[in-house]
Amino acid sequence: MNTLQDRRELLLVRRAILTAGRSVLLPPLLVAALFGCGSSTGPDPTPSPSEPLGPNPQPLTPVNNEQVASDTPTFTVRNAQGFDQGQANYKFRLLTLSGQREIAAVAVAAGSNRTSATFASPLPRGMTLTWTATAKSAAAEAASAVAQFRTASVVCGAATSPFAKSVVEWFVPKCSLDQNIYNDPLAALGPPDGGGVGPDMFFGFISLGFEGHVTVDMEACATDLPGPDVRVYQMVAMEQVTLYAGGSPTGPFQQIGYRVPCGTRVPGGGGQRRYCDFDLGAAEVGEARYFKVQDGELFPCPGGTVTEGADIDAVEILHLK
Ligand SMILES: [Ca+2]
Ligand SMILES: [Ca+2]
Repeated sequence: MNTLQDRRELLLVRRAILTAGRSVLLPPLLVAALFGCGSSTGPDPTPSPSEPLGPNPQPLTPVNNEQVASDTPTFTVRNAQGFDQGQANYKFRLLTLSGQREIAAVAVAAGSNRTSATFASPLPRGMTLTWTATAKSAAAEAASAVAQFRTASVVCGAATSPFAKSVVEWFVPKCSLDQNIYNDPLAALGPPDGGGVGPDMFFGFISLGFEGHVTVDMEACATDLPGPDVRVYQMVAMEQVTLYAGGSPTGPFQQIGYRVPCGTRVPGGGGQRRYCDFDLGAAEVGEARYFKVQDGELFPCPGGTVTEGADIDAVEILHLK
């Protein structure tokens, strides 16, 4: 992005985004292309506290696609006129880049000249997000422009193998645990190795039971490239799987697929070994290291089998960072 024409286009887009009081949604690819190209535009000048307040709240930080270091960063706006301390509350909303999904929201009383807020939960890592602040008084409200920033990067290990390395945490309901005979979460680690014959001579998977889950650490990171980025191997029959992606072992996790039929047969897998694929982009996640694999079959317990729930054999990164 070095030509005069490119810089003109960038300025036009920046002006559109910063137009006070309007929510301007741009196609994610266009935004990424314009803001991720290394162009040195610098932050917008911040008015001094002595200057009159504007008609709308003005996002001060984080803005202009800057990356925050903290998982609980502070969001600050310059107040709008008539919405200063003692006059208004400010609602801060955190959204995905597309603006289609709300990540968090919080309302705080106006500060003096500026208002700051933090969200109760840590932000998801490895994402580009947007935020707005809307001032509300007894008589009126005023909305800020949409500001964009990047959350902290996911800390990725050095592993080069695409398969799950360790179990972070797991849960299977007692009723399912009592009934199932394949209850070892370590069976979800490493390359797919499930096999055997049913119902009680299988090996290589964990049956999750009714809405149970296993959360695995891949050590390596998956990155969002065109097409599916993560594959879950599932045994025995077509059962549904819900998958969440996270940038830290304790989350927060973003749902990247809900009750996805997991029944594509693995060639040479003896007919029982199957898989389903997931796209990080579906949840606007840029990169992830931890995956929470959850039963999506939701077959009520007690049921009639010893392999109740999705039977997880392995988790594989298709696009290694
Ligand atoms: Ca993808
Ligand atoms: Ca296995």
